[in-house]
Amino acid sequence: YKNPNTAGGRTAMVHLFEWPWRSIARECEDFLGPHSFGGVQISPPHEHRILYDTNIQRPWYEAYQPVSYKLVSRRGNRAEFIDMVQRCNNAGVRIYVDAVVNHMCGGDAGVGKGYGDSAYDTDAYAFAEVPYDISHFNVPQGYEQCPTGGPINTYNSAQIVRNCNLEGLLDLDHSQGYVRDRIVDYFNDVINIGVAGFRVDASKHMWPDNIQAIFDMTDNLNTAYFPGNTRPFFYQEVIDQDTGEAVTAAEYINIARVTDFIYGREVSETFKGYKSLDSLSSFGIHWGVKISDETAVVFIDNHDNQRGHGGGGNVLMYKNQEDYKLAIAFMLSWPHGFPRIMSSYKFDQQWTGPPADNDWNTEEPTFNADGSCVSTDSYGWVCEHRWRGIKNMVEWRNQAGTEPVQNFWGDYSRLAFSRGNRAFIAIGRGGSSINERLQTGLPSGEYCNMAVVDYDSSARSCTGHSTVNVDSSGYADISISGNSGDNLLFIHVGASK
Ligand code: ARE
Ligand code: CA
Repeated sequence: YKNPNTAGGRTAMVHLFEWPWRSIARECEDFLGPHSFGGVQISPPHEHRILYDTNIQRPWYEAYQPVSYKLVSRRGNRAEFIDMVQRCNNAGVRIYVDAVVNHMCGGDAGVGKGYGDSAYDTDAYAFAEVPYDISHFNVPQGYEQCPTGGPINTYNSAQIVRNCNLEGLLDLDHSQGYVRDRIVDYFNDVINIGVAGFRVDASKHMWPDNIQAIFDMTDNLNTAYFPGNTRPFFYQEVIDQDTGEAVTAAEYINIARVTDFIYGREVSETFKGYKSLDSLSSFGIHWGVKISDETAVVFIDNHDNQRGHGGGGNVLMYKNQEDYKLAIAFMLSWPHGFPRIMSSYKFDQQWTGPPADNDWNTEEPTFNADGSCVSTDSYGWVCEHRWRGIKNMVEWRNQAGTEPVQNFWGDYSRLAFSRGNRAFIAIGRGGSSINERLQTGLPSGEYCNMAVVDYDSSARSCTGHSTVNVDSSGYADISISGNSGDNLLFIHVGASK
């Protein structure tokens, strides 16, 4: 379950948070495929509650309140979902589903209908379309099942964390074969459509044995796109920041991959200047990061902690533009974990939903001539994955492959290294310039500095003037000013003149 099942050695994914399916299909064809992205984490595709009140209006987080497993959501219907999966797979880009199966919607929902018209009654714990009834939930089974009688009010008890309601969301009992079967039916439905894997939301709130049993019942991936007997990719959302809670990531690492929340915090703090950049030379499992290379999904920020919750705090995000770009570039350069790039929309309130018209129809992203997404100072899609320093680092990581870190050089605010003889990167933070003759590890040649130019592979030329000349012994003059826009330099064997 730990293999991301990417096509052709691709090594990174992007979370297109709240993007509609039709926009993702187009992005796979026009951008992600051509730029060698491995996959997309999509927002939850299942039917969800519709949240509306005059203050919060249509918050993004209604997506995390399932009403049924029908494929109809604010982001698109079943036909659009199928079309997206097909078109992305055909572009060599995998789809990973954000699966919300720990719970159904909040107990505050009452009686109503979900986005796809399916009825619910949370007082009766009834979800007609699945169907679930009161016997399938933990809290109604009494204090022996959920000792608080309702909410998760502490993270010091595994039983409370796993059998009580997270944020008031009605908690399913996964020890029951019936409940497992309904979830497996949902997983198999999207597997048969052609998805490659799943982010398993709130895995911390599910017992590892139950998770294992559910994963083991899933079908192999669709042979229209994947080799026979390919297992789905699973990555479990477990927030473990070493704070002594009862539930730890270690309980999940033998099952499938796990999201590492220490990684992004440590890299963010380093790029904010709390630690020296050259201390990153030993970054990884020996540095305090808890989850090993082949088990971690790594990221700088996610849709929760960029809003300051869900284990949030000290992470960089799009609002810290330059330091953030460098942190993402470092993540993509470093051989640890399967990296996920966050692609956001601008927000001021933590509940603000995606860019939308007056009827809450999500707006499709549109693009400027330079490929960036159209937005104003406070509104619109950010599209971090289209920033040149980020999109070209995805290709850099693919080119670096499994080569080790070599030729590490650095000090408090600067670093440079190669990945074997295939790729080289240099970073100068906070105005720290680099003017050094450094060993790049690369064969001699004239390479395009992909941090500031693009590469035209058919003409074998840079679409700008920034190049690096590597001599026959691998040395080159490396020069950046360290100021915004000129704080990053990277070259690889796939882009030379
Ligand atoms: C919303 C309202 C609630 C309301 C509820 C029901 O905010 O007030 O009671 O609806 O009506 C997201 C939002 C929630 C939202 C929910 C449902 O973040 O605010 O509730 O959707 O709409 C814990 C979990 C972790 C979880 C985070 C947020 O362990 O799994 O909390 N993250 C995932 C998703 C979220 C999503 C959910 C789970 C629910 O990524 O986007 O919630 O599906 C410490 C602990 C962490 C803990 C953290 C809480 O750091 O170590 O484990 O994370 O505190 O901040
Ligand atoms: Ca639970």
